[in-house]
Amino acid sequence: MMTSSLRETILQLFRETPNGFVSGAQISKTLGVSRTAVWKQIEALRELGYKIEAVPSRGYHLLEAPDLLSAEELRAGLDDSLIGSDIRVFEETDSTNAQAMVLGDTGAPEGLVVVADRQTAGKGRLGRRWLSPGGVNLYVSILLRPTVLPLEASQLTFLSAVAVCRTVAEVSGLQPTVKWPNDILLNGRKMAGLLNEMSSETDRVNHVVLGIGVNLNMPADQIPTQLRYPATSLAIEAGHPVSRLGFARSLLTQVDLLYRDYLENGARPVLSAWEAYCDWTGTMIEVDCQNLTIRGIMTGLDNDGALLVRTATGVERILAGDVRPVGS
Ligand code: BT5
Repeated sequence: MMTSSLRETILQLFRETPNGFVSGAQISKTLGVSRTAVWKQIEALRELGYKIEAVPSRGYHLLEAPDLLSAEELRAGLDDSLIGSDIRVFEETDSTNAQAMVLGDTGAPEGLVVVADRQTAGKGRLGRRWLSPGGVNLYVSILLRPTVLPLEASQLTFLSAVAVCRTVAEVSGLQPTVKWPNDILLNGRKMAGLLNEMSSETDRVNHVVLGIGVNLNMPADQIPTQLRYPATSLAIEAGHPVSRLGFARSLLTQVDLLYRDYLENGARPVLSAWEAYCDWTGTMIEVDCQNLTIRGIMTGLDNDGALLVRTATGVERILAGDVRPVGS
């Protein structure tokens, strides 16, 4: 057994033991290693931030787990979930989306999840960068293989958006809103961004990667003021830190529920759920498209996820752009 899986098995034993005490003898028997080897693994877990006490004649007791995004901790609680059937965790990577796309190209299964503590080249849309410091936020990419047309796959951005909104509400009780096409806002500031990437042929999707970046515990002084849109984190808005692990687990569960529903009932339920989180419907907005700015009343989403805007000359269907409320 590799040392990391030895540690994962010890953590699993702690979780499965009702009174929380696991004796050294029990661990050494389960793992098939010496008591000294067990002690070394306990020390290694302590170094990772696990608080483990040793009580004579009772055994080891896990007092507190650090807010680490380990595959083992993430998988616990995702028993029947398609999403998270395989989880890869990087301490540092260029971009979880880039990693998931490569794994998708080499046949990784649907539901694969790539998570990183920090990204050195986190991607936004149109070649922009996503600020991805370590230890505070969540950077996750999910590989899907839906049997839909390439054109339809853009609807999946709205699935990620609804999953993030539901998770924010579940974890903090706060009510997020959405900004077309890929932003989640709290009190009008961006707290999460989504980037879907796809590999496809003319009439067939090979795979889609849902990229989700959520500002969880990033403090105000780590957020630059010169961003395209004012930004915040869940901790700033909630007034207390949030568990990255707890948030990540809920998020993967929500994506799983929504994706099953999407496969069964199509995109309309997810698009309607997104519309319910959007408080700009019926208000005047401006959309910066490639060469022009369109101004009008936002009326909702078309069935493919295009933004519908009523202008002086008729209803425009917008496929890509940056939206802002008029007056800001
Ligand atoms: C996005 O692009 O909002 C998509 C962000 C997707 C990030 C995730 S993290 C996991 C996965 N792996 C990746 O490599 N990417 C995905 P866009 O709408 O283009 O917004 C990018 C702009 O937001 C930047 O140009 C900045 O102005 C601003 N920005 C950068 N980092 C930010 C942050 N952490 N929070 C808020 N705004 C940020």
